[in-house]
Amino acid sequence: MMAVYEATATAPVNIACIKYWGKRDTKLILPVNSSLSVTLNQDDLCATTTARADLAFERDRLWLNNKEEEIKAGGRLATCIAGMRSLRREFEKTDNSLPKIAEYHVHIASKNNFPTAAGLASSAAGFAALVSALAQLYKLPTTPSELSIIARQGSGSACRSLFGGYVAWEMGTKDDGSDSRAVQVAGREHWPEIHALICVVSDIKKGTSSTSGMQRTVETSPLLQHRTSNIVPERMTAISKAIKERDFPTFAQLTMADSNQFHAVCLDTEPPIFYMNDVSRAIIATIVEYNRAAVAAGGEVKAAYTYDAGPNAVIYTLKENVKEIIELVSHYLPHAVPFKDAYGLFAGTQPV
Ligand code: 2P0
Repeated sequence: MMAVYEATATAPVNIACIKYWGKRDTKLILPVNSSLSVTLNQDDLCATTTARADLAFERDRLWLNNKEEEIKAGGRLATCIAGMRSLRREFEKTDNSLPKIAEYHVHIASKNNFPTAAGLASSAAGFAALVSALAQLYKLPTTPSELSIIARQGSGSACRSLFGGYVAWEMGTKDDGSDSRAVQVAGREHWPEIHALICVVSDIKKGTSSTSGMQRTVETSPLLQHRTSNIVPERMTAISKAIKERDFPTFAQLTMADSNQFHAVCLDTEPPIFYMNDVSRAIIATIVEYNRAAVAAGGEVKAAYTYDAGPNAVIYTLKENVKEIIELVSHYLPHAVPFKDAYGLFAGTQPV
């Protein structure tokens, strides 16, 4: 009987606290600054990818949510597939008994388990799942950090989805990108009380893609230079420390400050880029007031908002505040109620 070479892998969505925005090398996808994210619960939001290698296949093919996508020569998909194939080739050289499946073409099918209405970038989970599925298909003895170097060349933020929990993408200094990879700062079990509430403000596709928007920022924003040289390095150190010490107020303040600065460099771009809308800003005002009242009552900062390249909010908070925040958003912003049943929980915590 002919052997069947097939594997399936999943990868979750991640939401950055310290934002990646800008490349120093657009082909290798090397960033201008390091970034740090929280990986959401795999069960809630993930991409699932199946890869199969077969001597009978005539070319590599890929289906995304049941629709075939073109694998353009030299494009991001082709680069990731070629990178994984090259690792398999190296592996085959180490052991003559391994079947020579690096020579076979592959068929890849990927699906997201979240509706596009969630307004979440799916490229991070998608490329991480693609690389993981090929790593399993090829039975590679590769670490997630090594795989992250290939996932990064599919979509920068994808490298962070190779790990659960709290993940840093170290920008690296080498020109070949061999040290620009993801590392886990802490596992999800280290601080499982944190929840991420996703508030869908709008599901309309964004006007400026991240890829083109961030390059315009690199080319035109004087503020970006200050951010990458003077702000992000210290924030990376400080937020890693806050995570290790489970210091929520510091984690929250850094997360909000970095979201604000990311949107500030977007505004500093020529022509300016706007991702947040009036509802996004109203959610910020609500969280600011919520934290002010908590501190005024002798407590601490209890919630952090963060926004990516779109108007939807993600609110980080501790489990004990989840119910209160959902009620608050439901009251003031009924159209942006967190998807509390489907999403918003990560790190294996129990549903509210
Ligand atoms: C992040 N974003 O750190 C930031 C915050 C959007 C805002 O990573 O060109 O889709 O594929 O490397 O990874 C979006 O950028 O861009 C992103 P490419 P990607 O999550």
